[in-house]
Amino acid sequence: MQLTAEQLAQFNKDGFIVLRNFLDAKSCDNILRMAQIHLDAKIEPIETEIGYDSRDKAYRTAVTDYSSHAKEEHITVRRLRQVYKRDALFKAWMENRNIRPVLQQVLDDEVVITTAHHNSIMTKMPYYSTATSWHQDRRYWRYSDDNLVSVWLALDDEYSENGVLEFIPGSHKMQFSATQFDDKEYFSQTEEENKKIIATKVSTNLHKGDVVLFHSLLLHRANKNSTDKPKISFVYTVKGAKTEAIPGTRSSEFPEIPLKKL
Ligand SMILES: O=C(O)CCC(=O)C(=O)O
Repeated sequence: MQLTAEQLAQFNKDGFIVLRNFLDAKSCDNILRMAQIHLDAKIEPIETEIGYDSRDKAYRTAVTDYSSHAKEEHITVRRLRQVYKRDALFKAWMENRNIRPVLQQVLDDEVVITTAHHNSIMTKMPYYSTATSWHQDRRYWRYSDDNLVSVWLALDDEYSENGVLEFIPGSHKMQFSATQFDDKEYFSQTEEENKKIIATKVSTNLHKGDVVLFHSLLLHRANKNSTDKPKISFVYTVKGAKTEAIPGTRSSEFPEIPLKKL
C-alpha cells in the first residue's frame, strides 16, 4: 500500500493519519489471543498502572529495566513491554511488509524499528485504568532529530468511553515554551494559551484492524476506560534510518531493527 499525495500531505499537516481496516480480523484476533496469554500470566517486562503514571521525568528518561518489580497478585497491567522479542506474531506485525511503503513515505527515509520505545501491547483495563494527559512521546526520547512515528493498531473497537486516542492536529509543528508543560512534561490544561490549543482536539472511533500513524511530537491523550471490557492495542515506533539515538541514553540501549527498503 502507498499513501496518495493527498494522504501524505494530510499526515504532514496534521501529524497523524488513520488507515482504515489495514490488518485483517483474523490476524488481529491472533495477536489479541497471544497478548491475552502474556497479560493473564503477567509476563515481564510489564508496566503497571501505578508505574505508568507515577514516575518522574528523570526515571522515564533513563529507565532501561522495564520489569515492574511488582510482587502483588492484583497489579493492573498497563502495558506489556519489549514485545518484538516476545512472540513471532508480534514481530511479524512490526515487520509487516504492507505497511512499510507507507512508513517510508511518512518518514521520507528507510524504516528502522526502535525497540527502546513503545514496542508495547498497550492496555486500558476497566475500573482501574487512568486517563493519560496531553503529552508528546518524544519528550523522553533522545535522538538527533524528530523523525519518529508511532504505529497504533486497534485490536478491537476503540472509542471515547474506553479511551481512544485524541490528537491536536498540527501540534507536531507548533513551537511551545517550557512553561506550557508541567514537571512531568504533560501539556498544562490550565494555561490560557493551552486551553485554546486543546479546544482544537479531534478523535475518531477505531475498529479492529485500523491503524493510526502519529508523529512523535504530536500532542495526544486518552480517557480512562469506563466500560467493563479491557481495551488492548499494539503500538510500536519507527524512525528514519538517518535519525540517530544519542549514545549513552536509554534510546540507544536497545537494538534497532533496520527494515529492508521496499
Ligand atoms: O492509551 C493511552 O492512554 C495513551 C497512551 C499513550 O499515549 C502513551 O503511552 O504514549
